[in-house]
Amino acid sequence: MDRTYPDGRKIHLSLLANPSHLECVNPVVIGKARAKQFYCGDTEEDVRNVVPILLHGDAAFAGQGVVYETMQMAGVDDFNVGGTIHVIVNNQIGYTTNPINARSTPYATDLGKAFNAPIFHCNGDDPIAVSRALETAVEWYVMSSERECTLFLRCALMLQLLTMIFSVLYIGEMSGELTW
Ligand SMILES: Cc1ncc(C[n+]2csc(CCOP(=O)(O)OP(=O)(O)O)c2C)c(N)n1
Ligand SMILES: [Mg+2]
Repeated sequence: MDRTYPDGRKIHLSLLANPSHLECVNPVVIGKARAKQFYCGDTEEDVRNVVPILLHGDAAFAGQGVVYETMQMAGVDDFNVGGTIHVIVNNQIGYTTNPINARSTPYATDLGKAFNAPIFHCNGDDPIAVSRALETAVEWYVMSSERECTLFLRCALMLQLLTMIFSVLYIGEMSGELTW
């Protein structure tokens, strides 16, 4: 999807599908982002112009090893995409499993702590809170050199899809507005 803003800025948004194996698309997204950066010229600006965004479920983010593996590679030369924005939608259920039966730590986002990623928790049913959290996350992403960051949206199942779509569009818009 391409969006052009009144001031002429253009943002291209592409979505990769995840098959039923939870989280397995993560390294594919990072690989695609890395390839785009590389073939655009691989300058600092090229790296900044491509922003990978990963959308996670609460149980999958906490439970799937590939999430850790992907984050672990984030600082390694040749795999470094200059940071990833992780959006976790927490409906407090993993299929039929309650959080207390699904993980050992209080928050689904706790893995982010291992990488010093800033973690923003907000109520996904409150659109203003979501937009503030996204704004803060994108500002962090643009300003910081260590740009791995995690957003934690707590919301009901019905709102999940809408929240995810909104998050991605908003991140695209925000990142274009800020100076790269
Ligand atoms: C790798 C893998 N392990 C287990 C499953 C089985 N499974 C399907 S949905 C699900 C729970 C997902 O919960 P969450 O990540 O919170 O997403 P939600 O369905 O709540 O949006 C599990 C374990 C799977 N699809 N893939
Ligand atoms: Mg869930």
